[in-house]
Amino acid sequence: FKIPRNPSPTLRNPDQWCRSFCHFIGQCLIKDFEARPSVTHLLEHPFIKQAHGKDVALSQQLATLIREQQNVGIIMSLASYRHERINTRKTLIIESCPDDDLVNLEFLDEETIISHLQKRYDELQVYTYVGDILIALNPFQNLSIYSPQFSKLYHGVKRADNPPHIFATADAAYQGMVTFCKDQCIIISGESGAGKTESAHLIVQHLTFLGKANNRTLREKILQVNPLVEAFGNACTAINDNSSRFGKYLEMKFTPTGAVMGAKISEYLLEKSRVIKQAAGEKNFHIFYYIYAGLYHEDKLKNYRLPDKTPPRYIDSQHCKVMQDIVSSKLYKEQFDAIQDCFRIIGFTEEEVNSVYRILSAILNTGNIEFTAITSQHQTDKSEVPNSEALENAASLLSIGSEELQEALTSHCVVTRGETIIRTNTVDKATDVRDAMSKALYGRLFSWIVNRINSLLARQAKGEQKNGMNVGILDIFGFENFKKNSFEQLCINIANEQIQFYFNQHIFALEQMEYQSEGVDASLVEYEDNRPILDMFLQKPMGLLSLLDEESRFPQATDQTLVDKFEDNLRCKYFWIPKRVELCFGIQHYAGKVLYNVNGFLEKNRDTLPADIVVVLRTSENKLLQQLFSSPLTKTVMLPMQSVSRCLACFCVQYVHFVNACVQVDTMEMMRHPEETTNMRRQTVASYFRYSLMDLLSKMVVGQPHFVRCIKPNDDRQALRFNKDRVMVQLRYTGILETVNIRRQGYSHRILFEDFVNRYYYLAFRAHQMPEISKENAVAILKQAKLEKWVLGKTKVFLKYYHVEQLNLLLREVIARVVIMQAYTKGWLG
Ligand code: AD9
Ligand code: MG
Repeated sequence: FKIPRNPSPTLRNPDQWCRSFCHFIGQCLIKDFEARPSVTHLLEHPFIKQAHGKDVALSQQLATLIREQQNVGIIMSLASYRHERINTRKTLIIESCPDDDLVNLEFLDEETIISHLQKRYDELQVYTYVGDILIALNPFQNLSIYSPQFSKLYHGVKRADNPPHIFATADAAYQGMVTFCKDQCIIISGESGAGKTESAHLIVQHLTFLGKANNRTLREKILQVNPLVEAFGNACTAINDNSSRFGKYLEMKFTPTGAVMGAKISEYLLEKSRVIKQAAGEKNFHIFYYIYAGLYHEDKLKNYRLPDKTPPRYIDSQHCKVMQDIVSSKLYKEQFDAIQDCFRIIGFTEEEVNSVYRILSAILNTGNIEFTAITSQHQTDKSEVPNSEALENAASLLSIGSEELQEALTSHCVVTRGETIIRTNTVDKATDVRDAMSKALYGRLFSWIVNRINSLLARQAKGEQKNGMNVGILDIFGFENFKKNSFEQLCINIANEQIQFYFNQHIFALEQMEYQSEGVDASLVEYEDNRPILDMFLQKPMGLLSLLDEESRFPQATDQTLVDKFEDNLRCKYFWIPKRVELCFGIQHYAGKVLYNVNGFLEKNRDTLPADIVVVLRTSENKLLQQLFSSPLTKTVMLPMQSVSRCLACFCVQYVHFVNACVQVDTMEMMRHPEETTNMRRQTVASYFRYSLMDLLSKMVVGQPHFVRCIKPNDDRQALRFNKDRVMVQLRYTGILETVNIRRQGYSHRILFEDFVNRYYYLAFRAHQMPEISKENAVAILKQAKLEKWVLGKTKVFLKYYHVEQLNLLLREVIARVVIMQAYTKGWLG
């Protein structure tokens, strides 16, 4: 190989150089090690013990070896980290086999696939590939396959070298980012309890391992992000003890050389209603129980004015001796300690943490405020607080006046014709205002914590390159179908519907459209398109969410008028009104039929927080509280719509149309929290939700997607129990069978000739001679790389999912060789 006269910036970068070099060395080491066991004695050589890298003495020794052409020596010396890897591999004795990928199965019917997955599950092989997609069956038990040894094992190797693993998916995303300097996005889907959140943790764990930050504290901080936000955003439901009640998109930021430099998290649609009420058998957000147990053990319940005999109403859903369960729970206490550590490691000040606890305790006290009616001659709709203890506790914890708080709860101002009139609240109204305040406090506190984490983790990036890249990890609340489903389930299921649509677009629609436009002969695969269902929800002005918004604007609207409106306007086979069940409607989702009870839909959608409450909370002396209510919280930075459309345009025109249809919303309006009520045009949860979905989509489409499909093998959360029917249903609705088909027959990577030649010309041409961009040169590269089964379209090379990995490995080896020579001639090594 000739050395380029003008090395590319990445090759001039010593860090990148070192990385590529080591990678190359690692590759060679494996080959040599297997071929010539005698080289093991080289591992004993003193300089091998030194770290790979920029050590001067080491470099000089290397230089000598290069001059003497002792290639194995060079390789070994720089591969001490690989040495470890090989030992790990030996002791673990895991072998991959063709069974690892459903695409390799001879027969492709449902029965074969399911038996195959079952056989693997019985052997605790919970991961299986479908081409480049990972299927993850929930093991419901701790497996010993996530240690740092495993992270090493899956680092930068060919996928087929090891059994399928969530680390391999994380690794593919990381390698994709480093190799192509392109953002990546890992989309984890599956129903509630299928294992999305656990998978997301494991991905973050592996990515922090790969992006070895020089700064150890940064790594530790990033690892604390998930546990912290999940303490506030997860809760025990009927399906999952640690169910995510919000959507989370975590972006890990890396320098161009692949070192982790920060993280940013976006949260979507927290289920705030859980703060005030939980369904039977369910619980409030974890954090309430953690602080109760923690403060009890530290004997600080009094400091936070929390009762120690009977638990506050908001966390006493069972109405039994829960208090003892809570305070004596070892688990809650340990979690409290862990959360304290998270706050400290991420960098929250003691004052901030104290304010957070005060607000949480205030919420619990607020829930205990009760109202009774005052009936006098003149007024019948007045309420008062008979026992002021809870009220005073709440006011004191919020650092506001208790009288002002009582007034804001039991009355409200109305402005008519320039005159302000004070009206009293009935008991029911006062109770609603109280609960609205609790929800607003919690929702804003949650957003504040997320924003604070973002600013603490962003600070790490100072001094580093600004133009980094990122890997995003999407973990949303999974599809839910309870005995009773409400507005929250509707939002959750629409979000899942959207993710399924994105998956379909990527895996089927775009791929097939491209075959046709490029004149490539590939058989078309039929799949279940859920677009009509999404349209039914999101279309304007006649979609379900728009109708809900319209009805929410009428003060006289009732649950019945809402159902009537749906019935009159939604003409779609996916929607029906069941007979003999009142105030219900049914939806045929991609993942199954769900009956929704509209009780409370309008109120939940309006999510109003009276201005009187905002005014009184703004008078607080607590700095954090002032911040929460001083201005509308900006949740996520708006992406200019143009740029969304632009990145979508790369996808397909059809997609853009769809997205635009969803986003005919006033984007500025969307910046505001739904409950902000100062404006005439109030924003509803539904419209905010629509915007959130759009925002999420806009983040996802800019990255190269990687899919993880989590599957729940049984509903009893039992290890080693494989319920064939349950798995079959999930495989069907996620379109796994079709995915296997399209991955087997199709070409999942389609690269323009120009991009292909630019990216891979090293494989067939000399490094310094940039060949002409042409179909012929693309073919020359493909032939040189000895790939098979590719085809050519009019403007693109069509590759099988495994080709790209093969090309990248070849490319990395070649670049590393060029780099070594470059380094040598430039005297960097001696
Ligand atoms: V929900 O939509 O947020 O309600 P998830 O996120 O899909 O749901 P989660 O990751 O919370 O499910 O997994 C549910 C439970 O399954 C966990 O609490 C673990 O007990 C169990 N689980 C999931 N994945 C693994 C795993 N890889 N190893 C061990 C696992 N246990
Ligand atoms: Mg989850």
